[in-house]
Amino acid sequence: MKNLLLISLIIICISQNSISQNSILQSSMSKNTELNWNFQDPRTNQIYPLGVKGSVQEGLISNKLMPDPFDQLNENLFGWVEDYKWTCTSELQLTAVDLNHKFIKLEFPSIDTYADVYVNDSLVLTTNNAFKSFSVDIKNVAKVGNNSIKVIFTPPVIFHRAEYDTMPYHLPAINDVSPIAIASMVRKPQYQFGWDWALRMVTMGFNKPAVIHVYNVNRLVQTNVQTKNISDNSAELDFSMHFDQNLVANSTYYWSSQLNGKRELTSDGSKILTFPIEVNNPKLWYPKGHGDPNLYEDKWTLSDKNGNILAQQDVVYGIRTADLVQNEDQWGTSFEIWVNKKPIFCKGGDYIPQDIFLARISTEERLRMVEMMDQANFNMVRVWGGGMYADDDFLAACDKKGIMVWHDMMFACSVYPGDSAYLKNVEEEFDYQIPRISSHASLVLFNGNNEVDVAWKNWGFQLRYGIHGKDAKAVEENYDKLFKVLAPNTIAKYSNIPYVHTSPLSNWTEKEMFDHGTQHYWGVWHGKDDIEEFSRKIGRFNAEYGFQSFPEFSTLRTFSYPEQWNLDSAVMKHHQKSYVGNGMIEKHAKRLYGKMQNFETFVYYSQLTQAKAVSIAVAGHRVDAPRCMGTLFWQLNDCWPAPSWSSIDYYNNWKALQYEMRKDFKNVTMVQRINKLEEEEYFFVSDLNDTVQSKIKMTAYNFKGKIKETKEIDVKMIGLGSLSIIKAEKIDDHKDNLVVNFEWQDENGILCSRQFVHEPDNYHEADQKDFTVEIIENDSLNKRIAIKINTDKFLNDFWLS
Ligand code: BMA
Repeated sequence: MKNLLLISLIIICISQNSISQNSILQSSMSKNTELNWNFQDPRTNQIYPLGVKGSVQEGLISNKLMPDPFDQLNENLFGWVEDYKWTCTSELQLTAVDLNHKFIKLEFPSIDTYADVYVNDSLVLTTNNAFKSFSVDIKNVAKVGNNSIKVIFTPPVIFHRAEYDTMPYHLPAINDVSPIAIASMVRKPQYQFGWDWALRMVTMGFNKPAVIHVYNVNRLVQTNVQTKNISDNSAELDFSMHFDQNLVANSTYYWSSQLNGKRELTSDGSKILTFPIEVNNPKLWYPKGHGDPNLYEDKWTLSDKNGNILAQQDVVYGIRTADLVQNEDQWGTSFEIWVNKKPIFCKGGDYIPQDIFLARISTEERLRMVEMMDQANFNMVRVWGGGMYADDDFLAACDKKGIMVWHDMMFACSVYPGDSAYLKNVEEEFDYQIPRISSHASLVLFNGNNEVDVAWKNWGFQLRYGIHGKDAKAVEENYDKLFKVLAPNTIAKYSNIPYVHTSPLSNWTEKEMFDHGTQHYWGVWHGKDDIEEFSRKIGRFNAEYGFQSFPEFSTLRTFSYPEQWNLDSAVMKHHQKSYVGNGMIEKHAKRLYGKMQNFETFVYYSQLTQAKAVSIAVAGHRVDAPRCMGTLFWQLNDCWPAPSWSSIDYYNNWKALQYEMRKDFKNVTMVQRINKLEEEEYFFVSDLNDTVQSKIKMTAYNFKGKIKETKEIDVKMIGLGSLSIIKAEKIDDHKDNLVVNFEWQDENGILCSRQFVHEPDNYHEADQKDFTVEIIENDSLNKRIAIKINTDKFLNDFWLS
């Protein structure tokens, strides 16, 4: 082959999947109604429609009272919203039949956050936690006909102002951008107070629709299946049903199921019925790459002694064990996730809420995110602690795909209170969230918080916030109460999912720290390290590390005009929320690719630099296995259109990084480890437990297509491992620019290939004349487009948007 002919077909395929949610079938005597809300503009007292869910900020936007906060500098226009209390109203029609029921419950699955709820002008409920489901019986204030419901929201800063002003010391909440930084006092997604990738939008309203439940006996609110033990041919499980009301003590209930027979159960008078079940020859749930993610689809029915059905529900569960192994070993302290008693090398990223407005993230959007994780060969996602607990549809999709979930409790980068009222509030939050989340087979780890421990010990909080002596001691005691007692105890009450009190367990500032437990390596972005340090500074489990980039132009266009497309424009500066700033992107991009002529090149280089940085890290991590057993890059996605560490932008456009991860995360693949810039070493890696055998064919070309070297080697890899195939310096005397192509067979015997570029004399820009782009298929119905790129030149890092 004289010339390289690169013809790429890019097929963008968006599949629309739907997952049916577990439905709770109540007795035929019940009703389940969503409330529809109006809100009042406190400046004019005018009433406007809000809908069944959403925040007052979204109401202001949809009623054209406020502009899009993402556009240009508009975020700044929203501050006043936090200066007012907000009233939302709704009406509820009840019939005489409804009122004859024993319970008329008004339920708020996620009300945001401080609210007083009135029904027919009586105060029935006061709320204080957006992470908890509130439900109140309104029977004694309800009437036949029209019932008025009024909710008055108090903004968090107003709610905590007096307390804040008189506190002996302020609780560090460094991402809260308000001068009255109260984020850590509020049980509400922390990123909405401001973050280094988020605007500030302290929403007030309904993250999920409020619902009325009318029923007579009881209501099933949650089911849960836990795997206790798996032996050769049977599994011991715990099944449980969680009800709204306490069950009658010592009374007998009759449980039946489609898959697991029948049981007679006696209640202990609590809200939960738990009973053991043994399953013979279980088909286990495995993470992707290690077997099928088998799930059981069952239907459970609970009846009383007269045969009346009390509850019926479809239940999907998986059988697997999950363990966290932390052993002292030859390197330090391990951190390994074991599923079904086998260690799993974990690959994926950190997930943040998909929007600053939680109510507008649809099931479809969440499923699409899981689909994209799957496409990039993730086998794990970490639900990060400064956001929101994951929805069931997201977790159910992870169950189906075999993507393991590491779930943080919702605490991040701050110091949290530990008084009894606060702990009780959090306990109720855990009592709601843990049975729900842990019912998913994909859940393999609960983590107490993101960087709370490391922040207190290393970020200078004591000095900056003047917290010394007994106050410092109180901070530490509060930490222990919350993350070393309450969280693990509550988790153990409902599940046997492993728990760790924080991530990372080790800071990144000293070499020795990389040998123990989890690591968030921020030395490149927040420090002064060069990008290739990513291949050297490797923790035992890398739960965060990353580099920023800009989103593509179709996304930039949604919030800025071309005349603002420069790094000095107010809009670009405003959307960059990291204190480190765009200079860091420039610095590393320039070193790797040379000077940038214009903003367009800067955006393009930013994505290449990000992809390169993270890929260097992943290659290092994979080659380091089994010393290193996990690699989760920061961060998968965005909550608004802006530069950030994400691999997928707010509009779901893949950055170069996401494409690179898809290659780096394959179970069996070739990776390029950077020992030093331009000193690459190519490794064959596998993270499977099975033996992989393959012939690896290397062909090295120069950029004109001339073959410089070929090599074939037979490899046999038994279990997780890596094998050095060749160093770049050994190919063609290390002189020329090279395209190094590898071919191998993957675990299924399928022929795969990957190309790397070894470019000692730096980056070359292609000439527009060197290629043509043709659309050969445009199927708008299925959102599919096929494109043909014709060239007789070697093109690398080709960007099409
Ligand atoms: C990590 C995260 C986030 C933050 C990111 C980038 O530590 O936990 O707090 O956005 O750093 O600075």
